Amino acid sequence: MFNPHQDTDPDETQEWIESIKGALQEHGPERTRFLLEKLIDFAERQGARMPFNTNTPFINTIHPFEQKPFPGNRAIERRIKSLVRWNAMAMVSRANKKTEGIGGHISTYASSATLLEVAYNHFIRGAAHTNGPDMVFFQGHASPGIYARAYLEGRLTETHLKNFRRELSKDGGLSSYPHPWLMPDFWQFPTVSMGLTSLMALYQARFMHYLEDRGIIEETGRKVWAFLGDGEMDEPESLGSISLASREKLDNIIFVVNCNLQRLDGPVRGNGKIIQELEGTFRGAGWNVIKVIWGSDWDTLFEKDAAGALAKRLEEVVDGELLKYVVAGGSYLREHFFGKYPELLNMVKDISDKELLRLRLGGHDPEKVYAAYAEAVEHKGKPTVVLARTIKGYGLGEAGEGRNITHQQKKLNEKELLSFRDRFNIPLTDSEATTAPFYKPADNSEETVYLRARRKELGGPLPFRNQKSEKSKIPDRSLFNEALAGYGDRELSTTMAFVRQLTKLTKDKDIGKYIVPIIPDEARTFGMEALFRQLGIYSHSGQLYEPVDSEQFLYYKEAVDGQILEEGINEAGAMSSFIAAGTAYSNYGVNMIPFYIYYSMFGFQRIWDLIWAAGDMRTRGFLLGATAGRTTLNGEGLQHQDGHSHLAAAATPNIKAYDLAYAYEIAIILREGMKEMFHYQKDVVYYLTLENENYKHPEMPSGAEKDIIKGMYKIHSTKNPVIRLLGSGPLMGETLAAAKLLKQDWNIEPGVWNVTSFSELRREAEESERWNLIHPDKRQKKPHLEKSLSKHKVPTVAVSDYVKMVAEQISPYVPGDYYALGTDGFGRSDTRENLRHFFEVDRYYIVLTAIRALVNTGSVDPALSEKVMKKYGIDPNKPSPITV
Ligand SMILES: Cc1ncc(C[n+]2csc(CCOP(=O)(O)OP(=O)(O)O)c2C)c(N)n1
Ligand SMILES: [Mg+2]
Repeated sequence: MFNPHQDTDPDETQEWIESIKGALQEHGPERTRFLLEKLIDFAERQGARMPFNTNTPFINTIHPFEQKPFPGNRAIERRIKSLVRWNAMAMVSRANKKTEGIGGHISTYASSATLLEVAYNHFIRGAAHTNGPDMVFFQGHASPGIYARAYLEGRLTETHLKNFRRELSKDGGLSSYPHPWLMPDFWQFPTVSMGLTSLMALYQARFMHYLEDRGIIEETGRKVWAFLGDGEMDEPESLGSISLASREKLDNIIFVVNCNLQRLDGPVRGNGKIIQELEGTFRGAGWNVIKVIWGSDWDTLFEKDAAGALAKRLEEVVDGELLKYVVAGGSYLREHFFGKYPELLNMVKDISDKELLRLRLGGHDPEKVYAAYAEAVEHKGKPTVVLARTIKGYGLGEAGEGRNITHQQKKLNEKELLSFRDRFNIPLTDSEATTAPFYKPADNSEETVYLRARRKELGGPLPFRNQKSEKSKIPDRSLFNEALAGYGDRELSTTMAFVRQLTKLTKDKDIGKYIVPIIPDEARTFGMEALFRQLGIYSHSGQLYEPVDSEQFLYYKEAVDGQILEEGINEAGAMSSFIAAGTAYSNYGVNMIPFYIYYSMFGFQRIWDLIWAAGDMRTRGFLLGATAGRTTLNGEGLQHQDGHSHLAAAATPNIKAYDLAYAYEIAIILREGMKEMFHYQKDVVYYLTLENENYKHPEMPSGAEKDIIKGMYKIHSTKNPVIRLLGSGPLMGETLAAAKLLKQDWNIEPGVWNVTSFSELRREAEESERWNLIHPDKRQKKPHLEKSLSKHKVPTVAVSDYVKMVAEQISPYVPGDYYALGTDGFGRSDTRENLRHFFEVDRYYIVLTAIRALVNTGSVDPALSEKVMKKYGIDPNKPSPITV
C-alpha cells in the first residue's frame, strides 16, 4: 500500500535537505521561509495538493540562534524566585496545618514561578509606567505565589500571609483567589472560574483598541497578559473566542499557557499532546504561537540530532509518558525514552541518570521564557500565545512533583519541608525550616534591592487596581421629559421606550460619546437599527465593502470610530465587552457607560457566571433583558421565554433589578442608575427587563419618583380597602383589568400598587429587619414596604410575569396574608392572552385569587369562588403549567 510518509528515494531527500541547509546558512531563516513558501505555493498550483497541517515539530519555536539574550542577573533572580516559592508553599502549608481543610494550592504556582518571575522582572508594566500599565490576568490557583511576591516587595505583611484564606480575621486576611470585590486595591481581574479568563482578557484587549480607535485614549502599547492553565483550555469559553483576536489584529494580547500537562485529577491529554493540540488550534485561528518546551540543557541534544532520531521520538511520545518520566527518574527516562533507538541512547551516554532527570524544561528556563516574551511583546498584527512546558508541583519532590495528587497537595511534612529548603537553598536551619516560617530578606539585601529596582523601572508593583474614578455629569431630568410625560394614545413597548431614551442619551453633550451600546445580533428585534447609521458599528478595519443597503438612509454602517459594539450571536463575548467597558473607570480612568441589551433568556440563564465575575470586578453599567416575561414574549416558546432571570438577579449581590411597566419608570431608573454608578461611583449594575408588548404609557403620577426607585409606588387608593393588588412589569395591564373586574362584577375595590422591583424591596426590608434585630433598644426601622402597606391589614395579591418566588421574596415583610401569582413551568408558544390564562396570571386568575384571599379571611361567602370561576370560564380540569 502507498505510504505518503515512506521515503522512496532517501538520496533525493538528502539533496533537498542540503539545499535548505545552504539557504539557511547563506541567507538566514527569513529567506528560507520565503523560498519554502514559494515552493509550496508553486506545488499547490501545479496540482500537488499539500496536506493540511497546523503543527510544527515538538520543539521550541524559537531556535537558539534567534533567541534574544537574557538581560537579567540569573543568580539573584533565582534566589528571589526561590524565596517566593518558599513563602507561597509555607503560606498554604501553614494555613492548612492551622485549619484543616482551609485549602489553597501549592503545585500550580510551583509550576508557573518562572513564567511569572520573568514577566515581573522584565516585562509587565505597573501603574506608574510612563506608557500606562499592562493588564494582567493571573491564573487563579497561583494566587499564593502572587501574595508571596507582594510580601517580598513589602506590599503585604506577615500577618496577611498568616491569614491566607482567613478573610474575616480581625487583622485582615487574604482572599483565596483573585477577587477585586474583596481586595479592591490589589486584584484587578477575577480569574478563578475557569474559561472566563480567556474571554474577558480577549475582550479587554479588543476594548483597548475600541477606545484607541475612537480617540478616547491614546495608543501607548499597553498589553493584556493572560496566564492560563492547560487544563483550563478545555473550557469551551477558553478557545471559543480566540478567532476574535486574530480577526481584530489584537497584537496587544499575550496568552501564556502553563502547560504542566496536568489538571486536577490527572493528565490533560494522557494519550495525546496538549501543547501540539493547542498549537494547532491557535495557529489555525491565526495566532502567533511560541512553544517553549525544552530548556537550554536540551539545545546540545538537538544540535547532535542531525539524523532526526530525537525529533522522531518526540513526535511519538504522548503526554502520559512525558509525565511518567518526571516521576519515575533518570534511569527510567534513559530506558524508555532514549532507549527506543540506539542513536538516541548514544546521544546521552555521557549524561548521568541524575543529570538526565534534571534536563530543564522550557517553562522552567528563564532564558527560554525571556526570549519568548521578548518576541511576543514585539510581534505586530497578531495575538501571541506562549505555550510553556512546565512541571506541576515543581520542586516538591516526593510531596507531589508531577504526581496526579499534586493539585490537592496542601501541606508538607517535616522531611518534605527540609528537602524543599535544600532544593531551593533557602537560608534556614533544620529546626527553623520545619516550622515553615516566612522568609523575607533585609531591605538592603541584594534580592530586595534588585526586585524593587526592577519593579520601579517597570512602573511599580502588580497586581494593582485603581479605585479612583471621576464623576460624570449626568444629564438633567429634562432629557427624559418625553418619557415622563407619557406617550398619550400611542402604543409602544418598553423596549421601544428604552431605545428612544438611549438615543437621546447618546446625543448628550457631556456623556453621549461615553455611552457604549452592546448588542449580540438582535438590534433589529429591539428596533435599534436607526442607531447603526447614527452611531456607527465599531470595526477596527472600517468598512471595506459597500453595504447591500447603502442606498437607504439607515444603512449598515461600520466604522473605525463606530460607537456600537455589535458582537454577533455571542452573549458571552458581549458580556465580556460589557465588563471591559464597565470597568474602564478603573482600568483607563474614563467613565464608559455600557448598555448591554440582549434577549433576556440568554442573559442570566446563559452567562450568569460572567455576570457574577462582572460583580466581583466591580463593573458598572446597565444590563437590559429585552423581550422578557414568560407570557409577554408570546410566540417564541419554551427556550426563549424568560420567567426566572429576576430570581437569579435577586441572588446576585451587586445587581439592582427592575421589571418596568411604563416609559417614565425607565426614565427614572436610567437616570438614578447613571447617578449612582457614574456620579456617586457605586459599584453596582442595573438590570432592567424590557418587553415587546405594545400598550399605552401614561404620564408619571406626581411624587412617584422616589418610590419607583425604592421598588413600589401607588397607582390607585381606596377609602376602605379590603384587598390590595400588586402588579408588576408587563402584567400591570392585567392587574388594572382585574381591579376593574373586581369592582364592576363583585363590588370590591382594591388598592393597586405597581412594583418596579421585588428584589430592591426585599433587600431594604431585610436590612431593616437585621438592624432591628441587633438594635432592640433603638427606634425600630420601617422599610418602604411596611411604611406603604401597614396602614391596612388586608390580604395582598401580587402578580409578575416571573416565577412565583420572585414576588414571594417580599412576603415575610408584607402585613397580612400574601398570595403570589407567577409563571412557573416551561414556556409555550401561543397568544399572550392564552399564555396568561395557561400560566394562571391573567385578570381572571387575579380576581379568583383575590376572592379566595377574602374567603380565607372570612370576609366573603366561600361559594363566591365557584361563581367567579363559572363567570370567567376558569376550567378546573385545565392542565397545570407547573406539572412536568
Ligand atoms: C469552571 C471551573 N470548574 C472547575 C474548577 C475547579 N478547578 C480548579 S483548578 C482545576 C484544575 C486546573 O488545571 P489547570 O488549568 O491545568 O491548571 P494547573 O493547576 O495545572 O496549572 C480545577 C478543575 C474551577 N476553578 N472552575
Ligand atoms: Mg495544568
